Amino acid sequence: MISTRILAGTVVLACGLAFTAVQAQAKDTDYRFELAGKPQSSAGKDIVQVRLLHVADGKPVPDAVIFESKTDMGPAGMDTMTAPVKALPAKGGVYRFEVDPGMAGTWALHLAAKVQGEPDTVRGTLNVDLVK
Ligand SMILES: [Cu+2]
Repeated sequence: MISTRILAGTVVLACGLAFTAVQAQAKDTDYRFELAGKPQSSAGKDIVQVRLLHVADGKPVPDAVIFESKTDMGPAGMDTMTAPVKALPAKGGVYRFEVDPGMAGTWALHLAAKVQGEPDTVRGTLNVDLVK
């Protein structure tokens, strides 16, 4: 969806600015996380689906190892409100995370990944609207 892409792009941009001072990481412009469709909700939990794109050629990176996934309600002014995130098996290059949000609203999903052949950690944050 176009609105989702714009939102994700904005978040990546904001994230890039935030990480400018940290030179040890991969350039945030090399890779970009984006939402793969809307989160799917069932039984009070949300499945968030994410792609990792190599920006230079726009190709998805299907074999990254996402070793960190955290979420908080920072986008809604509640930085200290967190929720459990469980990584599910990736499907067809789409990384999936089950979030059990304490409340509905806009959550930030923070991801850190290792990409084959890329020495530095790739980090990104996506804003995602979750329902309870
Ligand atoms: Cu909250």
